[in-house]
Amino acid sequence: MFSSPFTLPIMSKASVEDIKLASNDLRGQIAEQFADTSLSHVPDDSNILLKFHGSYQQDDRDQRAERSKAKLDKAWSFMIRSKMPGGRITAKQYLIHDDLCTKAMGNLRLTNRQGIQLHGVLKGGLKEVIHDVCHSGLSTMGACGDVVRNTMGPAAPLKTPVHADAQKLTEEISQRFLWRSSAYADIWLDGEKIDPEWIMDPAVDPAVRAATTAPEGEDPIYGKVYLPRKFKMAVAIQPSNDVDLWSQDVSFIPHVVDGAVEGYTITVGGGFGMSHGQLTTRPFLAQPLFYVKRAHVVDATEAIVTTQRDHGNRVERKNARMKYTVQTMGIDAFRAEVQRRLPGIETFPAKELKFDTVEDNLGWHEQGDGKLYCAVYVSMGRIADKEGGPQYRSAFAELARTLDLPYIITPNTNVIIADVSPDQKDTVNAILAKFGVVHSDEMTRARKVAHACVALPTCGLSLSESERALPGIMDKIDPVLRELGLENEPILFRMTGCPNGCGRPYNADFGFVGRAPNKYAMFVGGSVRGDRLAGLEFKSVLGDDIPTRVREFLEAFKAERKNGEIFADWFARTRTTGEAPTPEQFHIELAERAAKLAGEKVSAAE
Ligand code: SRM
Ligand code: SF4
Repeated sequence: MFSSPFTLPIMSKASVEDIKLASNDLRGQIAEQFADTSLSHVPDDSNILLKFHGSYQQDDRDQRAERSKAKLDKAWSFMIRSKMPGGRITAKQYLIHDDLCTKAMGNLRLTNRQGIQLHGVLKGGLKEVIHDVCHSGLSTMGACGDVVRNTMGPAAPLKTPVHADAQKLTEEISQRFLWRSSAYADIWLDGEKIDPEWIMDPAVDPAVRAATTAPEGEDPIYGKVYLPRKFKMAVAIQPSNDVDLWSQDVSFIPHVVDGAVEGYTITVGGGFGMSHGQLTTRPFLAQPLFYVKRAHVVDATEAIVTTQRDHGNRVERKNARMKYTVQTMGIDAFRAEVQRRLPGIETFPAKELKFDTVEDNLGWHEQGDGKLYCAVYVSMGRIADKEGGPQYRSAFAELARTLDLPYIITPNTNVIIADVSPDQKDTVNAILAKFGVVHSDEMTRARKVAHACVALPTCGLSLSESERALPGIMDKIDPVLRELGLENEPILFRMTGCPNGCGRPYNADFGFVGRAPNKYAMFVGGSVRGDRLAGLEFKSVLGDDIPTRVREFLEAFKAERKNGEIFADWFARTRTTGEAPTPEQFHIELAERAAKLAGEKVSAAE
């Protein structure tokens, strides 16, 4: 076993590794505890196992203080996450989710990994919700937990051979890495195995079915203890980096020869979670691993996943992601280990890569087959009917019912309405307008791509507001952008309620990372291309002061930019950023960051 220099003492209470090992193929006591109506919630070990089934136990944090004062139990509920490779979902599947959310908080949250979350599902209702998601032909298996998560793919439904192959690859990966145990069917479907009759998307059928009917015994890829940590993958087609490939554990970039995909360059070791002040944790961007012919891509992926399975840190979960394995082994030793697991398969040097932006191409576009697609901006990915605002939920439900067109959830949490024939365009526009869902043409370019993670009131880890805070902050930044004539500039703003980095703030031009109520660490200097890490500029800024801090940078950019360079290029030319991809640089970076955190640049807010 490879030992990590970041290894810290073994956790005293039952570790997640122990819980997985003793879980009887991810069963634990989940079935019994959900059947027991006297329990308002499940214990921590079940919550850990529940994640593999696609759900998290949460409580309404808006009610916490009041309920605690009244000596009431927390307001427990469950978040459930559906997976869909590449964000593809049929109108019928979407409508089933729309219907299910009436049994929860009455809204849907699109995720920035192209999935859908329902919040506020009560304990007694979770089984029915999972049952209905499965009957729609989708699944929640492996949406969370120490396994391969929803595989991301390019959102734009362009009808080219390379786009078709990219989507096929997301589905192949998704199928290969589903965990195999009938526990899922036993617990949520009363042992009824997933039936092909339920499946509306034949591409997803065979593996989900095979996984739920798998004979008991050791999982061929995951074994008894699964992976050390979550594992994330994405396929990206140049020049669009909508999937944010450098932030992923593994990414795949197709190389086209004579109009067909010859193979894929594979990158490894990206990942964003960190802890404030814990300098052995930090975000990393992915590095090129190798290029491999198309026929071998999924096998090569399995070799990468099993390398992480066997060499990842199983003692300290904070250092268990593959980014730390890659950093501690070094990319060359990591590559050699993956190659050793691929006997007879030739790998080649990674191809040169060039990406321009993580943004979605919003609005109407041609698909290339005579049909159109429309990418609709959804503020923070929250599909709700907002009083006095856009009625996203009604709009997307009516569109699905009226036109039965497939949707694609984008990595920027927007919705693409795909396969629209030209004669349906007016109907789409009319339905969107009827519910106040406006096209994004009038928005600043920064607003179109700004994203915040969920945070309060559902996320148990949030230290500050995020989804509920960023729109108001952008309301103050937009006029500054317009005043400075920067309304059409690609500038990436991202926010999270804690340093776990769900909103991918660490490669944004501006990343605001929650530390405490209304206090944020401010990172600056990533790139809208997603290929550079931002550096910590201010340890703590009040939410209300963010627009002023941002203005200072925007004014300097306007004054100093040369030849129309974008914000990211101006920053790179005139300032330093905090990227440190090698282990040696990592340690230097840690020391520098320690000095910085010690107060070199503490904002006036503190
Ligand atoms: Fe995340 C945990 C929400 C994408 C890094 N994430 C959570 C939990 C489940 C909180 C928890 O563990 O109790 C959040 C649920 C909040 C809620 O109430 O809904 C949560 N993460 C989200 C979503 C919904 C944010 C969004 O704005 O869309 C995204 C769901 C994606 C999906 O469909 O699977 C989401 N999370 C991400 C990303 C971005 C990505 O995957 O591209 C990251 C950073 C990239 C990475 O993983 O390195 C991310 N989430 C984390 C982490 C830190 C992981 C780490 O390596 O340290 C945690 C905490 C953990 O795992 O212990 C976390
Ligand atoms: Fe929750 Fe933190 Fe993720 Fe935001 S970044 S959703 S606060 S875990």
